[in-house]
Amino acid sequence: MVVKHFCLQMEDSLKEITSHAVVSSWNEWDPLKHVIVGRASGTMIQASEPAVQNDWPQQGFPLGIFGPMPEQMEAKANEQLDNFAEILENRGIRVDRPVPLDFSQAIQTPDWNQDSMFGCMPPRDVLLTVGKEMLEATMSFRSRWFEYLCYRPLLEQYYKDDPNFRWESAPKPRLTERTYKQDFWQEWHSLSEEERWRHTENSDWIITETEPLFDAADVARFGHDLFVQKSMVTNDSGIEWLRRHYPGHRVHKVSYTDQLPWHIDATLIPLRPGLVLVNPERTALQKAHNVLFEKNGWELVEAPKSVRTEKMPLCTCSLWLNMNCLVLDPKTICIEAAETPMMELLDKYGFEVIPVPFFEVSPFGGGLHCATADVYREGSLEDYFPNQIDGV
Ligand code: DAV
Repeated sequence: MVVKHFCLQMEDSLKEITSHAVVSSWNEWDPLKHVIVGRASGTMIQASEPAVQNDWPQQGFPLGIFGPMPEQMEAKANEQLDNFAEILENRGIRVDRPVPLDFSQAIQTPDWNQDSMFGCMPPRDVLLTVGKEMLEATMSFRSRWFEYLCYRPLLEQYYKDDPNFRWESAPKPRLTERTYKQDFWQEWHSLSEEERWRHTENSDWIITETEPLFDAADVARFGHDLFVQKSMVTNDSGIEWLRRHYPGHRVHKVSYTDQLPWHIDATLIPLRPGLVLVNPERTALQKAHNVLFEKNGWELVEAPKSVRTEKMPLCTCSLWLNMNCLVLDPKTICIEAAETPMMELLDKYGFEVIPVPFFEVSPFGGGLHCATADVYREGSLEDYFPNQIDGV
């Protein structure tokens, strides 16, 4: 009896030694040890759908035409992604890669058909890591409905290897006609600048409040505090869903004043405790948010403009991707290799800056932050905003 008890105890401690935590990450800056880096392979200019109307006649993709991204562009993007993965590995960070699907295939649910999918370059859009949990976001484009499948081989493995990994998936949305405002694009194109800004001030974009919707890239993680942006792909209902899903966290809603906003990670970027990079052209933070940051000793530093004046062809992101950086630890940060003003700014703040060529990746869905999803960062859940204020 005593021997049996002893053996069981031994087994338990052995389990603890051999099964280490694979998944854990509470913020955007703690030392990164394990990360997913996306792939450009197979990415499509997706077929039109209620939320997406690609129209690039000059590049051979006028409205209604869809198809694979040009081969040359895909090869260059993959080269930069592989190089980025290598840079991370050389720093001792474990890198996993997704398994692309055949994104050119048509898909359907009982509610709709969609003639193509999109790709799997930006894992940040799909996967939200908070502590020991990875959450698959709802997404809000039909073309991205099945994108989570690219990450399933990885998540299945983490689930086997880490007994404390919490694998979650947000409710899959229906994405019926009711999810989208009818005739949104037609109306948008007919609006004056002034009217567009009015829509923007009211956060009046394409998705309705029929069901909770969010992309993971609309969330910025600051330990106990999560800042979530209402956008073209994230609605109030989605923000409310996140609030109920993380009862131990404080979820702050922000909305930036840009015409068709899309993800928070070129707008509000936490760099380390007490320092956050903000976009000077997008006032995501309302007065009350500013007070919250100030009262808790945070410095808001404005990002310089990109050195680029023109985006890559077929790129849906803005030039503010120069802000879309990956923090490796509170002293080390990856920045797009051409973005000298940004590098100089961070150098002034005492960071070691790692230049990473990444511009060719931008048409595939973003920059260095978009192209990654945290699996493991050292550190624990901390409160960086102990002085809360009302109204945010
Ligand atoms: O400014 O276009 C792009 C971020 C994509 N995750 C922007 C935001």
